[in-house]
Amino acid sequence: MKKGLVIKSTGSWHNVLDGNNIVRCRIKGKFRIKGLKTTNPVTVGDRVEYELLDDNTGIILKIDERKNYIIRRATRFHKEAQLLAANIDLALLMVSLRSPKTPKEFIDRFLVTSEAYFVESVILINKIDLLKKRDQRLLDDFIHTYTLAGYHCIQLSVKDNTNVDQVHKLMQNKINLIAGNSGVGKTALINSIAPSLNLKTEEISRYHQSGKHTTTFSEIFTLDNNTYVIDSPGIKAFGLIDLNKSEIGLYFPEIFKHSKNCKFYNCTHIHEPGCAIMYGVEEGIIGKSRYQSYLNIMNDDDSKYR
Ligand SMILES: Nc1nc2c(ncn2[C@@H]2O[C@H](COP(=O)(O)OP(=O)(O)OP(=O)(O)O)[C@@H](O)[C@H]2O)c(=O)[nH]1
Ligand SMILES: [Mg+2]
Ligand SMILES: [Zn+2]
Repeated sequence: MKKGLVIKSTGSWHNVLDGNNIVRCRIKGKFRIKGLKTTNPVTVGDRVEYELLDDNTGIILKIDERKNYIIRRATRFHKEAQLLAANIDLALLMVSLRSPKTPKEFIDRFLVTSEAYFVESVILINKIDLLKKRDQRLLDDFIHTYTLAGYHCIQLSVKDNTNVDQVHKLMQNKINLIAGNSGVGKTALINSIAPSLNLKTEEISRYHQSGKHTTTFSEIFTLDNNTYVIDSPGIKAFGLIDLNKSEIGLYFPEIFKHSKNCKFYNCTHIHEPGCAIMYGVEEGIIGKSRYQSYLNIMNDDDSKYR
């Protein structure tokens, strides 16, 4: 049986990289993650076994066990989950404070999922060239909040080539996922590191101050022998799936850390007396916006998640 890496997945066709060859493959059989229904059974980053047919297309017969994956609820009322990528060594969550602004709750939902599925994440704050003097406070607060949460934040300007090298170094010898809302500059970063790829990017809409969903499929690009980067389409909303409310606090690292000081061991950090989290928010050792995201997720009507 032949083996390869799924580098692109569009509907029923999956491009599998095997050595230097790309084989277009279809799937045979049903693939499920522990009973969870997914809209796409195979995703980029999957390592698969396939059989080559006479017409040089392939049939995927087996998906190797995944080290991890990122999954989201496709839309708010959708029960099915969408697999964004698998076997990720590092998720680079790209955000921007302006043009377009990345909502904090979006960031926090992404991070909760990456914690839940053991994907290491760093935060890239792109477009710092657009920030004015009066935005300094905004930037400082952002970095403060996420540093307290335990995330490494890198200030970036793809346009001015600020810290692009640092990000490139971080990517070495890994499968890297670049995720974020549309228009933040995910594809632009890949172009800047590997200009020969010449990928399509587009200016954001002036009127809506949001991206135009230029990248439409996730795809893996090889940066060098052992370094891969997954460009992903901008995500509008990040619906959580497959998580219980009692677990949510575990996936906010700073809430988890301080929760051992709560009076009640099963504190939900919403109303209990002696709650170290509510105290921590007052004291400024837990970001207000992080706590607000926590409350919003806990209040999700559909957060039975199954
Ligand atoms: N000012 C400024 N503009 C940038 C920077 N990085 C990217 N851009 C611009 O932002 C726009 C959107 O960039 P893309 O790379 O297409 O964004 P994307 O995140 O891939 O968007 P989707 O594919 O829609 O998800 C382009 O016009 C880029 O030139 C930056 O650091 N500063
Ligand atoms: Mg793009
Ligand atoms: Zn508490």
